[in-house]
Formats: sequence, structure tokens, C-alpha cells
Amino acid sequence: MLLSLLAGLTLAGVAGAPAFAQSTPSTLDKIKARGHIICGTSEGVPGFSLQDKSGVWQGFDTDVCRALAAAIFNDPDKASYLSLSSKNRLVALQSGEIDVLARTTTWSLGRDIGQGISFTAVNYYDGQGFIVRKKLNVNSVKELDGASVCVAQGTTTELNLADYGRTNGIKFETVAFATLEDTVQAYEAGRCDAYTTDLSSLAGTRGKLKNPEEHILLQQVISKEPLGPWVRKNDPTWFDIVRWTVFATIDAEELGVTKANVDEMAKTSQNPEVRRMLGVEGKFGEGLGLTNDWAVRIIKAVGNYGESFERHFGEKTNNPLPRGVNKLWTQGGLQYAPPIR
Ligand SMILES: N[C@@H](CCC(=O)N[C@@H](CS)C(=O)NCC(=O)O)C(=O)O
Repeated sequence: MLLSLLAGLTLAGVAGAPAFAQSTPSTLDKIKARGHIICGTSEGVPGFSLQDKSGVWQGFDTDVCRALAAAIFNDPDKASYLSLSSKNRLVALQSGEIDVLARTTTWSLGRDIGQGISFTAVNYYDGQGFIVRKKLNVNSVKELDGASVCVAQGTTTELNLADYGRTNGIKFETVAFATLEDTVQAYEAGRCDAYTTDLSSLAGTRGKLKNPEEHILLQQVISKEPLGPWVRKNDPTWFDIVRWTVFATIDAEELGVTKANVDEMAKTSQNPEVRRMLGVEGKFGEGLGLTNDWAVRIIKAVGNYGESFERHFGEKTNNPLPRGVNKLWTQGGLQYAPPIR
């Protein structure tokens, strides 16, 4: 018995890669065979991911999926979207239902360890805020002692609220719901005095309430919410592809490479950093299992980081947001991508 087992092992060894490796195709191979990437998305958050009138997902997080589809297939439309609530998003990623989760999901240690998933890169630095009814006459979260607060289940929001209460000796009546719609509806219906979530989606939510002028956004941020795409831990190459897709858009902004000039830059730029990023020099794309012009494809599809930001959060959008700490580090912000070299 032992002998035959050993013989089997030797044979498997002689044949090359061990059997288990052959039976587990990489995430990239699976995506290529399927012909599109499957992206976990939100239940609809203006600016980040929202279906337009024709049912097409649009937004800053959606652009991450479009960029990945462009990097892999040279076609940003080769992506399908699975709408997920806060509560079921991590399970959908863990179980392999989606290839990547790009849905306002905060990076925290507890999520990064022991759950089989990894955070890749920050695409939006956020923080937690509050909307309250004007008639309550409160100006700070500290004045909400005894208030009921509507919150979505399975979020860092819920945990931060509890922390804030403990730290400041305040008691909130936390009312948690499984979906975004239920949470906002409950607040609107008067079930809670306040509604709390990431600041970036609060302004949009307030705009959608029946009488926005009856609600105010408190000028207080109670937490750090670094948001970005997540992948399963079992595939380091796929992790690198997602992480460096986000980084490429940030590096492109820093280097002045735009949707409009990317082709020209690839042809004429003498800047070694630009040449490496656009695959004119080096074999970085191939190293990722893609083509060397992977970043050209990305920038052509979604533009650089600043262009994507402007398209979804700019002045002309329904959900304008200041660039704030999401400015490049060279402009006093936190967005800083490592070099492509
Ligand atoms: N960033 C926080 C909260 C993100 C979140 O899921 N927020 C709730 C309340 S706005 C939600 O349902 N968002 C809508 C969505 O992304 O579908 C987290 O990762 O836990």
C-alpha cells in the first residue's frame, strides 16, 4: 500500500506539476476561459457603483472592474457584476462566486487575516459620518447620547459606532439592517434619529431622501475607512494583477499619462518611468501574466486615477465630492503608488 502510494507520488513528480496544481486553474485562467471577469459590486451607491438607465454599472469602483477587463481582454465591457449587500459581500468572495470585490469595502486587520481574503490597494480614503434630522438640533455626534442610529449589518460602520459610544461614554440604540435600502428607508421612515455610513455615500443618500433640507450632515468623521478591491488569498498572481491595476492608474496620473495622450506617450515619451509603465521597456505586463501594454489598455479604458475620480465625483456629477485626501501625494494628498520598475 505504502509502496504503491510512493510510486504514485513519484510518477506524479515525474509527470511534472503535482496533480493538485493541475486541477486548480488560476483565477486569471478561469477568467480567460469564461470570457469575462465577475465583479462583486454594491446595491447602488452614487459615484461608486450604480446602474444607469440602461442597467449598465457605472462608477469609481466599477472602473476598477473595467480596468481589469481591459488589462485582461483589451475590452472593459468584458465584466459582469453581482450586486451584494454589506452582509453577504465577503462570503461571495470567499466562496468563489466573484473574482474580485470592488465595493466600498474597508481594509482592516480583522478582515485581512483568518478569512481567506486580502485587501489589494486603496482606491479611496474615506471616513465615517452621520446624517441627522435637523429638528433634533444637534451639531456633533457627542450630542447623540440616547439616540437611535440606523446602520447596515456586517460593516465597519457598526463596529465604529460601538467604539465611539464606549470611548465617549455615550449610549446609542443601534438599529442594524441587512440591506442598504432597508437601512435608508428605516431612517427616512423615522425609525432612527440618525443614519451613519461612509462619508462618501452620505451626501448622495441625503440627496435621495424625500426632503433633503430636513436633514444635515454632521461635520465630524469618526473613523478611518481605507476602501479598495479585495481578492481571495489563494492566488498571489491575481492579487498582484488587481493591486497593480489600481497602482497603474495612480502612477499614470502622477506621470501625466491620460486617456487622450496614452498612445502618443507610448510612442514618443523618453521618460523611463513612462516607458516602463506603458510596456515600451521591460516585461512587467508579461510578469503579471498579461501583455506588456497592460497599463495602456487600462488607461485607454478608464483614464488615469484623476480622470476616473473627476468622471464620477467631479463638479458636473450628481454626487460631487472634493478630492481631499485622495489627491496625489505630490499635491498634499495620500494617494501614493509604488513605482513600476
Ligand atoms: N466601508 C464600510 C461600509 C460599507 C458599506 O457596505 N456600507 C453600507 C451602508 S451605505 C452599504 O450598504 N453600502 C452600500 C453598498 O455599497 O451597496 C465597510 O467596509 O464595512
